[in-house]
Amino acid sequence: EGVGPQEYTLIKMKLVELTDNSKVPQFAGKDVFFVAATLRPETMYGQTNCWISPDITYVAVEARDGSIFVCTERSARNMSFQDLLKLDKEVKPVCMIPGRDLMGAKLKAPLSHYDHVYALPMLTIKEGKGTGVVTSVPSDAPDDFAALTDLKNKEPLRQKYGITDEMVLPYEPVPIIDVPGYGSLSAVEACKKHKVKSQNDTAKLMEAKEEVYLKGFYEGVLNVGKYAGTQIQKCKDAIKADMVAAKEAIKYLE
Ligand code: A2H
Repeated sequence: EGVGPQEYTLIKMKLVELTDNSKVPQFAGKDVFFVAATLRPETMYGQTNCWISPDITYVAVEARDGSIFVCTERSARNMSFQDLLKLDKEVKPVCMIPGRDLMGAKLKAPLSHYDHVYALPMLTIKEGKGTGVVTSVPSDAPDDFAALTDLKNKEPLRQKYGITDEMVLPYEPVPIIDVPGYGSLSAVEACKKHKVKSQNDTAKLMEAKEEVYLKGFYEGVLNVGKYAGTQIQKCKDAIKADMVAAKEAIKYLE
């Protein structure tokens, strides 16, 4: 990473319902968004779920338009310095919510192939990066494929966090980007090649990631949506700009 600030795109994943709406009465009657930080907005066609850490306490904060954003307190503070929230340069959370209470939330993810997706546990989310909310694109992100595969294969893991089969089993990686030599599910291919066994296989995941990210960016060609047939390098900025214009995403620096 360079010396300057990193520009992320925050994807607004709209809350349809929590598994237990009574856990957060402050959400009643509000538009609530889980805001996921990504460096790859052009992959949003392939979203299959949202990742939340069971070990992080999230905040709900008021956005400029009166809607609610769910994210880490640290990222809310940064947002308050970027004109993204109702309050400037301070954070007064509407409420605090343990990640566990967000598990299984039903969400609408912009551009996704799936009509709705669910919030699922990822154990490797870092509190100090992005918003602590991550959108999952298992076709193109080895971390996402490994974590989704863990949940599919391990019933006790689903049970521990109150995740039902319907929230996980129907969701398959979506082929959205053709990468020469890898086909259209590059992260799946790379995880196989490097024999990644779980989301905690840090070293193997690192190898898989290095390989697919470079190739995906420099040689990948999108095969869905308005920019189908275009190289990732050439359509990335346009897809991001379209999502921002549609108020489905916002730019965020840290
Ligand atoms: B990316 P960097 Cl398809 N903890 O989005 C762990 N990982 C996090 C995170 C956190 N708190 N916040 C964001 N991320 C993930 C899509 C994607 C991403 C694809 C391919 C590569 C990729 C779908 N997940 O990241 O350390 C998010 O996953 C490649 C690095 O700031 C975010 O973009 O460079 C990326 O890590 C930011 O990581």
